[in-house]
Amino acid sequence: MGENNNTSKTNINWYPGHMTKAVRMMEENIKLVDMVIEIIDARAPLSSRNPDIDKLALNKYRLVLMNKSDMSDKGENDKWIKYFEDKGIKCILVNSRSGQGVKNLDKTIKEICKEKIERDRKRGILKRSIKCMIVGIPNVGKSTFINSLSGKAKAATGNKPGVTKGKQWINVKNEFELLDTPGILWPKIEDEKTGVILALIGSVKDDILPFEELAYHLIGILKVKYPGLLNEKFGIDESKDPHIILEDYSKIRNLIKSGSELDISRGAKMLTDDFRSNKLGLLTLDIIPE
Ligand SMILES: Nc1nc2c(ncn2[C@@H]2O[C@H](COP(=O)(O)OP(=O)(O)O)[C@@H](O)[C@H]2O)c(=O)[nH]1
Ligand SMILES: [Mg+2]
Repeated sequence: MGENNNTSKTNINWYPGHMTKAVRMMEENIKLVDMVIEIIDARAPLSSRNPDIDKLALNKYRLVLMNKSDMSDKGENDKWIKYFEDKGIKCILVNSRSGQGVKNLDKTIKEICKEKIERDRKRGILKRSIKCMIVGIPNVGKSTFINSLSGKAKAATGNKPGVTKGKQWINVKNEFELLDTPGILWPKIEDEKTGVILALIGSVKDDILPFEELAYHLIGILKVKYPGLLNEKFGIDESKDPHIILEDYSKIRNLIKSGSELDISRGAKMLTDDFRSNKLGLLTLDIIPE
């Protein structure tokens, strides 16, 4: 615990006290499952992960779901899938809101767990379903995914003999069972940029965010990752300093306070919202490591 050694300038505070309890509960719940399904945000496949999951999910089957893939850069999605698969982790794209990518999950899970299924079969156990647990940082879409997966067929199978008392399991096509309470991972903020990206994708409560700083960072990220975008969308001269760019943006958006002063702070919030609502396009903020 205590991963929040965030000494950066843009200090975003992540660590609500109840996290300790959440982590302890997850450690308990992980013992009950065969497989850990980690949900990440496709717009920030690195920043939205907590790599400590590798320790927490040791000796478990693994699957990574890149959720919100409807909002991310299509061209990058496949590169990220390859990035995870190079690490030996199966990764698939999902959109939990529409259900895209969720439908065939049972096949994927069976494929990943085929050794266990085979082992069970050799012992004459034919009907034991794979037990899975969803984990992820706040707001990646854990609840939406669970709802999408369970749909109308949602069937709690808890409190049956042999099923741990008090736990609710969602039975999916008699192939696997999903624990209905997801594990909440704490975001791992090791550098300023990770904190900024998490704030941009909306993983943290908005009322405590320094939007102006976020906007400057966003502009910086866009200049590197999507050069020409701000120019194309707003006719902004990107060679300028982020502070000037935010001023130009606020001018273009006609954000004037009483008097004739530019309302930079509204501009900052609006630019962030433009990113979040995909008005800047389908973008992925993280950069794939070499
Ligand atoms: N566009 C889009 N939005 C999603 C997707 N999955 C979840 N969301 C939205 O993301 C927000 C957080 O989702 P939620 O399931 O509450 O996240 P949780 O905190 O991980 O349980 C909600 O507004 C969802 O509607 C997705 O695949 N695409
Ligand atoms: Mg939730």
